[in-house]
Amino acid sequence: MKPFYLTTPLYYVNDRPHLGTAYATITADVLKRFQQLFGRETKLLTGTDEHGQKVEQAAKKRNLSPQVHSDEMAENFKTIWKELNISYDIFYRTTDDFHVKAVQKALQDLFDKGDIYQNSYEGWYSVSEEIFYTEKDLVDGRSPEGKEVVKVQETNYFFKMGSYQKALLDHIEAHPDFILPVSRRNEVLGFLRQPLNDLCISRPKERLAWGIPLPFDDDYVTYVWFDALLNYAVAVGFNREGMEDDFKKWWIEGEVKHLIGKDILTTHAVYWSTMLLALGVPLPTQIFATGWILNKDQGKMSKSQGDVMNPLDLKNHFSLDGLRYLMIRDVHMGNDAPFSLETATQRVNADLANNLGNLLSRSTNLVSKFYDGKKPQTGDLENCKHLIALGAELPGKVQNLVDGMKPSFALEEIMSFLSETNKYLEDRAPWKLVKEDEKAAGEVLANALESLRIAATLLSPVMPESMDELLRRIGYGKVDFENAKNWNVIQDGAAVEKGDPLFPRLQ
Ligand code: ME8
Repeated sequence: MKPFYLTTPLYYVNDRPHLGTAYATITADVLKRFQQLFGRETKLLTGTDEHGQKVEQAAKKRNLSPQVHSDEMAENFKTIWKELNISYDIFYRTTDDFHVKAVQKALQDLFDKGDIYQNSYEGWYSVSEEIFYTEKDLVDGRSPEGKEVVKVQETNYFFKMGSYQKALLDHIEAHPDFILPVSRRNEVLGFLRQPLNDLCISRPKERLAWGIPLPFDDDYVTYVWFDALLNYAVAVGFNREGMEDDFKKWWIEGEVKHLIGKDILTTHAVYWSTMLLALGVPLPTQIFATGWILNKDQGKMSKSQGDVMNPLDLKNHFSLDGLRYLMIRDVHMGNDAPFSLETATQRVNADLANNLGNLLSRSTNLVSKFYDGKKPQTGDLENCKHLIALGAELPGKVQNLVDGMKPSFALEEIMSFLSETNKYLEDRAPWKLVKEDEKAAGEVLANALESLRIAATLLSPVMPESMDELLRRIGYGKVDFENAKNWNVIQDGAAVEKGDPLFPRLQ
């Protein structure tokens, strides 16, 4: 199995993380943990994008230098990711020394190769998106996304992006999974069927001081996207001495996936891809564009709109794992998703407090009460053949759905397996049966515990802490994907423990 390298966008440090950024990061963490569960070597990168005009302005507002401001903000991100149990391997900051050096080397190489040239630039710039627009891109005097633009007229450096248009089109056509979902792929193909302009990649220092100096002209700094996008490759060794083996392992031979928001599709699918083509570096395996978490007016929840929800408040309300579950279960990757407290509360109650929680508490309570807290003996499996069959299929189904970037559907499968188990328990009613036939009732409970083990194993990437606790309470105590395909794995007599509800019902 190839090593799996997954990246989130690097977030601008113009403000603290909010539910939208938390969504992207939790999703990435869950995907990474799933691949780890499936037995792969994994690496997850997240971090902060610290240069450019937007950050410079945010620092100025706070009367801080951009570096001091960025240092504080980067810490905020780290703290929140820790609170959300994000298992990143790399926290990347674009102001780190090695990044600056690697970017400058890339720029110098492209300049020497003739892929960067100087010209005068006249056009428009959206500071909030950090994007250059031409006159004909504008809609009613604003960016196509409706953002404010300012006129820019200055001599600048350009990257010959247009020269790589054909090569990029060929690559997208030959690799149907390179850009997903398909609707986004089509969007990029549409964009690339128009002539592709060269990309302005500098800003004069007198206009913007906060950036990486161009190595071949000291009067300029690098355009923030041209700097930030390189992070993904530099993080695993591109343009870094002594990291050649890492780069080969993770980038050249590994599976490389970029998880991004649909708002930054062009910068990734077109700018980044052509940069890599020019640098002679293989393209990532996949760029997957997620949708937006919507605010109550059905608009994108965003820092600049100021209508954001704080993920830590939501964690307090739903519990950490409740929140993580919600982010995966109720957002089909690639689609927009509204977030409301009412629907989210209903979801946590139905899936976690009732379906999963009731099964756990009924099984463990009965084992405690009638079997001295020891897992009863399994015996005749005839009466639960259908559950065993469902359980045996489930890990494969979940793996396929996750590999296909459909984790919400994987959770749906797991929940329906748990519902079937609850039905089985209702049918066999071990709480009554135990009075007539203790052995038979014990067998039913043993089967319920096996179902719980399989489901909890498969849910552990989403809810690592509570599933660890669940697996401990049912007398198993580990997360083992290989065994999730098998029945009768928990040892007879293993210590089963009842406890407080893992997911108390929410009001
Ligand atoms: O664009 N719903 O940074 P950024 C879902 N620095 N996802 C959301 C969201 C929402 N309401 N709001 C934000 C940048 N996101 C650049 C990226 S990469 C080298 C540079 C997520 O702080 C979404 O993934 O504006 C979006 O693409 C990302 O945050 C951008 O965050």
